[in-house]
Amino acid sequence: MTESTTETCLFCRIVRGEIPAGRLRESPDSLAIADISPQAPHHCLLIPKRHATDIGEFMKGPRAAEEMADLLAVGLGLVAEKGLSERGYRLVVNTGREGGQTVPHLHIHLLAGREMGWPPG
Ligand code: D5M
Repeated sequence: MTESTTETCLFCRIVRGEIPAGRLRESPDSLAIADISPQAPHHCLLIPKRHATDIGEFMKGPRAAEEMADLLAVGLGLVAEKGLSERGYRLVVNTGREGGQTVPHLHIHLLAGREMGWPPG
């Protein structure tokens, strides 16, 4: 799915402001929100505004590299704002069923504020 937006997608609806969310940072291409079910003291979602089901679909877009760089820049802006780089943080992209993805709109988890285990569950 590579449409720029969808009527029913949860994250498209958050991007459009139809569903409330803790909006933390925004650019023309990207939105960062607080995760509704935080798995760490800091848990944000970096969401591209263009709808794509997962990273594979997203990267087929004509501006994908630019959009991905912007998404990461929004995330790094939060890292700087919250002072997370000294202790460290984790970026995660769950993809597909076995990858643990539950919302079919690409998003990057930004987790920080506690010791992380490896491998992830
Ligand atoms: O991650 C999907 C994530 O999306 C999961 O951590 C919960 C979060 N989520 C679900 N609904 C909302 C709303 N309404 N606001 C904020 N965060 C939300 P995945 O990698 O797909 O499992």
